[in-house]
Amino acid sequence: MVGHGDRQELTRRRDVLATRRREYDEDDVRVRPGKSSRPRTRTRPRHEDAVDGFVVAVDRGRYTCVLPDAGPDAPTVTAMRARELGRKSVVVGDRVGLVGDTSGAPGALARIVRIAERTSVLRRTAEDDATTAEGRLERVVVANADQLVIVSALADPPPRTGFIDRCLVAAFDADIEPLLCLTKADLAGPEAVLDYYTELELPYVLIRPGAELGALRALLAGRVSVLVGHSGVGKSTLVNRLVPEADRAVGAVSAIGRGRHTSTSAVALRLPDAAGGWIIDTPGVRSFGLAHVSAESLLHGFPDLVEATVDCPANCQHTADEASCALDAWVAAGKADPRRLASYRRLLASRSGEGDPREPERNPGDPLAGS
Ligand SMILES: Nc1nc2c(ncn2[C@@H]2O[C@H](COP(=O)(O)OP(=O)(O)OP(=O)(O)O)[C@@H](O)[C@H]2O)c(=O)[nH]1
Ligand SMILES: [Mg+2]
Repeated sequence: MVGHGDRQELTRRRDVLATRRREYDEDDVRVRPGKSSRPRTRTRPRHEDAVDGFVVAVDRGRYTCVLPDAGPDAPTVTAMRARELGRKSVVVGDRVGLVGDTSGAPGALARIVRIAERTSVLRRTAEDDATTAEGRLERVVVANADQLVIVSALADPPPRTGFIDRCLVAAFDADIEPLLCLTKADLAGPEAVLDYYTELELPYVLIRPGAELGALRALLAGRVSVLVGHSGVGKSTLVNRLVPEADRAVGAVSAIGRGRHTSTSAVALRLPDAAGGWIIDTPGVRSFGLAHVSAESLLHGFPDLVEATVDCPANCQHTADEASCALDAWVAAGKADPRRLASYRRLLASRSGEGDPREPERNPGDPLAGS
């Protein structure tokens, strides 16, 4: 016979098991609401001694963490994931709980036992079309970034506003503030790019070799910022200027105007600013797939167009063949740039498997458009 106390114990264990199963099933960030309303903390009396860590690099199952409470000069801690994390991925920018040897001594290995709830998650997919395997392949670029620094060279390689538009969609979708960072201003002027974004209140900075970085430093101070951009646009060059001891490898741009993918993984570096803050260098990407963004959220990357859609008929898809889509009249009235509408519609088409997958980020009006 099962006594009252035993039954309580059985019920408790069942709850624990059910909760664990849910944790294993979970996607690493999209938390499905659990069936039970019991607070999950019940299952976490262990690892109360865990110390806080911030993940600055990930390399083949080894995570480099800094201990925010230990001060900027403390050694970094190498950690592996504890099995109890299940399938949850750990990415640069994650705030984690660490147990084990957190001394940072050579050969010491700690374990990551917890991942703190993320304030933001920047994702991209390999392709736009969610019906393909590639489109479903979703990558978390970084966690907990406050600011997305979209790095575009003004020449060599030439700017691609379609790519910038995609990054803007990703930023708005992830609730991360965008900042446009135009590099190689010594090689070409920013007028064409800035003209394209006139309607948006998009903050931007211009970068040229040797010139001061004061404006950029002020915008980065005290925040976690992640740099994204094509290979060869100068992300690592910029990081080396901002954080002199960073020593990030820098590669030449090859003759056809493409970078060489010099950086191969994301790394967070502490800014030497008194206000603190982190800058995350990432490897160059060819494109920024948006299969994970709903058609509706896609529009939020185009704040210059959103207002017009209140006049659209119900269920308007905003595509070019929607006869009564209000966006055409909006652009015809001069309220937004027709190139922005074309870019939005290209993204819509690309998500449904149409469009040119080879150069999805090239817009007419870009320096190399049509070539
Ligand atoms: N003229 C000029 N060249 C620059 C500037 N910034 C970077 N470069 C050059 O551009 C090339 C590529 O720079 P990287 O910093 O490696 O570019 P990246 O964006 O980190 O490239 P990946 O790591 O491949 O994604 C190097 O030869 C840099 O010297 C700039 O402001 N002006
Ligand atoms: Mg680089």
